[in-house]
Amino acid sequence: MISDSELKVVVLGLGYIGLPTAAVIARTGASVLGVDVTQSVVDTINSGKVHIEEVDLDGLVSGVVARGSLRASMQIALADVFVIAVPTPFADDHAPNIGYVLKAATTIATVLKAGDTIILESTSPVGTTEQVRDLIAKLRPDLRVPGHLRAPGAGEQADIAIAYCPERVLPGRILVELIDNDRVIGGITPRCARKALTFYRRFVRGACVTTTARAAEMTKLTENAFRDVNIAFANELSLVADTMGVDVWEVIRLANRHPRVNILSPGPGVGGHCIAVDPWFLVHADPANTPLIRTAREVNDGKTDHVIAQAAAMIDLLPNGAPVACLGLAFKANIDDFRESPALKVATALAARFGRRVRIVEPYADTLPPALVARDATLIDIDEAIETCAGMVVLVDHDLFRSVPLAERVDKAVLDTRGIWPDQPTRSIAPQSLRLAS
Ligand code: SAJ
Repeated sequence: MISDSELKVVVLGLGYIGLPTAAVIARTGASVLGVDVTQSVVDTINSGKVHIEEVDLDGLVSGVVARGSLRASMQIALADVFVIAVPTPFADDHAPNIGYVLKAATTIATVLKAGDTIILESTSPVGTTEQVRDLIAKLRPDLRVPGHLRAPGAGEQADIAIAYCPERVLPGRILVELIDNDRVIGGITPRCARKALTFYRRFVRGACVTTTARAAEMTKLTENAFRDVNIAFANELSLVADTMGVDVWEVIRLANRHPRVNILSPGPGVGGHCIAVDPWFLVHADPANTPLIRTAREVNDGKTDHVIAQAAAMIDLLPNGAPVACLGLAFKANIDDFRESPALKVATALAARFGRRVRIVEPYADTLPPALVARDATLIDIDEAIETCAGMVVLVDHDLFRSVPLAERVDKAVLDTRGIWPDQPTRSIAPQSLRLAS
């Protein structure tokens, strides 16, 4: 086995998963090259800095870059292990787009040699790793590719190994979970899985479990669909509770005292690039058998529209021209990631309707996204919001917002979509029970 210090690793895609993964591998002493298509990302990393916000990532990257263990480039180089961590978006009809994965595989094919391992980490539809394998076989007929050998059982004599190992880390805890979480490693063949396993054992403390590539691909989609369905249940409950005039958070807190009940939290919808996206990969693959997963997606997306209507109804009741603060734009608490964010969608819809009356408080943004600027919304801090805004729409449960005491918001109309202010007298969000503080 190659020693840590001799191991050469290429990570393709230096985003929220690729960069932390590259840095963690570099910390073991391996020589890591991060490859990205964006020059500014490459330059930022090579100067020891980071282009994304993640707890402790800046210190780790500056350390491994200074030591020479991590370098970034737009050009690929020879390596022992290639890790693909590029995006897998979907099209308007929810068809997954694995174009970036296949492009990464094409790039790897230019430098691939016998003995190398390719690992796909991007969330992918079932069968993608086999497509990577087929592409490599086509581009590199000189190499014996696993699963492409004629003799029975010859898959174990392939020149290279190809495996799928999904990332499972939670933004905000990425560096901890990269090490501590269990990993599911699916090989094109059992030998491929074992080769990938030796790689992950270099830096993962959690259990590493091997399986087939297809099972590992479906496992990843299953994890995120499970969470989406459970959040949809909470969001559906929030609508029913509004109709009944009951506080949904109290009901959930009480129901969760049952030993076998564990309901998640309602919110303004589900955001991020994973849970709002991945369940569609399952629905697209088998529409006839996925009514529950599809409905959960629709319930969660529908909750965002519901919140827009509630917030608009609340603002309509405020004195004419009174400013209103949208608290948060990120897709969840304490991060700077606005991708697929329901908060951003709500704030943009409100700004489209109420224009300059809409003020945004987002401690994780220096400037507003163009869609909000174009609609005359302005970025202010929480103190100014408390001083100047008659209404507040809580869209993200950032710690900063949680810490605002009742005395500073008691006289405001509040739509609290995250349940962070249980003591707020006017936080009821049902239009029929919406009252302003007198
Ligand atoms: N949300 C709720 N209510 C909840 C929990 C979450 O409304 O009770 C919302 C959040 O506000 C956010 C969205 O759901 O908008 C997703 O947040 P999240 O914290 O549930 O998940 P992500 O997208 O940050 O990370 C998920 C994780 N998957 C699971 O927990 C099964 C993570 O482990 C994955 O690695 C990640 O997706 C991924 O990359 O796939």
